[in-house]
Amino acid sequence: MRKPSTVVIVILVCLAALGLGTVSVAQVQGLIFADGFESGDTSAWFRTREQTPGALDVNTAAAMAGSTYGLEVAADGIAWVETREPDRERDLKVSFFFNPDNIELIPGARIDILRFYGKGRHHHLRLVLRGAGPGLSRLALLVRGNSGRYQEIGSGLVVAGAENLIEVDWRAASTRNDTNGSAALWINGELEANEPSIANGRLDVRSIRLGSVALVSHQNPEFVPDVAGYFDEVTILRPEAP
Ligand SMILES: [Ca+2]
Repeated sequence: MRKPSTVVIVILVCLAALGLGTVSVAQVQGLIFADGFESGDTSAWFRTREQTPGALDVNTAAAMAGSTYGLEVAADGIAWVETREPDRERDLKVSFFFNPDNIELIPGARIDILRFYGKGRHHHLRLVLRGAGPGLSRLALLVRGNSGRYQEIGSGLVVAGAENLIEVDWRAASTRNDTNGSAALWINGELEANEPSIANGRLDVRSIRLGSVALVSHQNPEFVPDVAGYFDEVTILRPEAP
């Protein structure tokens, strides 16, 4: 497994030799995790889960952003990759490319494609994919505070067959009782959800799962048969203070 820090150092040394070092330092500072799919497997991740063998596959068909390999996830069952690199993080930015391919979810069905977990395996952030008509899906950001129910704070459309850039920013409130926690979602650079006043100061992030993390089909046997979503260029950053 390649350590991002080693990669960063090599890049900086090379750029410094070319006289470009100062340009890239800001862009790589705070890198917590990178997906490692370019190695052709999921070895950069802490663990994986497949309800159906073969549901996770690192291949060239799933590659995006001009790279060589990406992750294909069959979405007719639970299938996810998990990183535990976030170490009780209180400020996180996750970005990745997502192509929902030919997923057409029936009304009422949904797939959680991203979840943040904290202490005791409780989760407190979800990105939820729902159907929105032929070739379109809707991606919604749901968060919860210290002890509350999930609250949907916004959503945007993702296009099937396209490289959709997804960015999620989550910050815990400054103290246990403050209400200045925040969460935001960008899709292809457009701000689709933004909540600047969340009482989430007792939470932190200790692991992240990506893929078909959870799904609800309402027991419909026709639920999303033979579909896949593609994920690539997953990075987790510790953002700079606002
Ligand atoms: Ca890649």
